[in-house]
Amino acid sequence: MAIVRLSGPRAEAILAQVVRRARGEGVWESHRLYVGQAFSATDQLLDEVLAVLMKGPRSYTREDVGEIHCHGGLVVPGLVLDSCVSRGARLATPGEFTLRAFLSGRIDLGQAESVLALIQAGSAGAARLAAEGLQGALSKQVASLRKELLEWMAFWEAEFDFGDEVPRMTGGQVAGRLSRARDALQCLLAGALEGRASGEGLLTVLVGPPNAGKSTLWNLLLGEERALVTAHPGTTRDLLERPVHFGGHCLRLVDSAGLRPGGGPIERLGMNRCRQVVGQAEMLVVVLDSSLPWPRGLELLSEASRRVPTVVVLNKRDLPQRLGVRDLEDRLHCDAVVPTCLLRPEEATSVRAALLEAATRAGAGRAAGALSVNHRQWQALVRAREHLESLENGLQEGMPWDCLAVDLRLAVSVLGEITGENVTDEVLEQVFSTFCLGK
Ligand SMILES: Nc1nc2c(ncn2[C@@H]2O[C@H](COP(=O)(O)OP(=O)(O)O)[C@@H](O)[C@H]2O)c(=O)[nH]1
Ligand SMILES: [Mg+2]
Repeated sequence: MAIVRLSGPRAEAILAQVVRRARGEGVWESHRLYVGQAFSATDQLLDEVLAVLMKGPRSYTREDVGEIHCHGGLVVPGLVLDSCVSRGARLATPGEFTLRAFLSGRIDLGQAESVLALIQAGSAGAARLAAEGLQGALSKQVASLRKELLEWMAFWEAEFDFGDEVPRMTGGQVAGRLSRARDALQCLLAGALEGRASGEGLLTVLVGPPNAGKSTLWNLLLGEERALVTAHPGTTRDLLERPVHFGGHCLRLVDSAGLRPGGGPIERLGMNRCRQVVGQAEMLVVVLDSSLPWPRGLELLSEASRRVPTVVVLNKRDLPQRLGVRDLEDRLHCDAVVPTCLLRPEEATSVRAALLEAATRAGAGRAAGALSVNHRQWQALVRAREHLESLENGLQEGMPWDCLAVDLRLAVSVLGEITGENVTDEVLEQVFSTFCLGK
């Protein structure tokens, strides 16, 4: 079967022109399924159909919605569609029904994106999370955190505008609010990480200096000889990405060009790609050659490793050692360090275990369950955390409250991007353009 769907003020009129009901003239009752026949604009019989009118606001878009359930295949639905169009309807753009549901306030942007996640779900687990997202699992948590921050902002703005007339927030109250907000956000990020690990897959990037064994590890984790491995530094230049599944988790595993100062023009292009993907990574695996001293060129990993779970692999344990756990302090934030020799394939097991733990660790023992979160939403959560961290630093440095309020406002606005309170038309267009037609 195929469904031709109409939405808008003329849905009922067009439906009534295209479909002649088998029994009963007169008004179309809302939410009642009728048997009928669909006709073309030139009054040719097209199909025997079922048709329903759903009067707004009790419909997907909150507008009047008409549906014609006709026989499937390539021709009949097209003819029914043509008949609707010749009577004044126009073709919907990708995701337009869901966009209308969002614009009418029936669902928020987070829920709208869950519709897409549901359609695109690659596993039963991902589908379950997306269905929960459609019920507002992510949106509700984000909205309640955003509300807390808005309340806080209102306090500060009142102090700013009315000075002594309103009671000041004490340092203790501010610290309390901040720690509550940070816990809530941490919970969200943990749930998001877990959700991405069980759904679409965590973007996991293998990085490090050239020749450390990144491609060897990538091949081992994938269980196939896919990336080129040579003793020649600078062999890997492009990003290679493959999904791997283990322990109920999915990782989108990326092998990248080694980072080092200098390098030829092609190698430098590869390193640029690597830096970009490190910026988007949701988990990092830093592979180091422990037979060499700390390499140059890894500066960006210091910040990145604080942002996302990071597993450090100290490879080449078979050779005389010149790099140990202590050398990592101050340079990387490590969630786990795994000394290994990847020439022995069985050693991949310990790396795999560390990756699994790092992927689940963030979520362990917390109240929040896994959440269906897409890349856009993930990035917004990470930015919200950055603003709260910057707020915390400002507090410690004793910055004036009107300066701190800037970070607070930014955190509120970034969270609003998830639920759709603060989105530009450009973002909306981007979100809905990835929908298929008719959704
Ligand atoms: N001695 C030793 N050599 C290794 C080990 N792991 C990888 N290699 C070798 O190191 C070289 C570089 O490996 P590769 O995976 O291409 O490194 P990448 O540049 O980081 O991708 C290859 O010749 C590997 O065979 C190890 O544990 N010990
Ligand atoms: Mg390589």
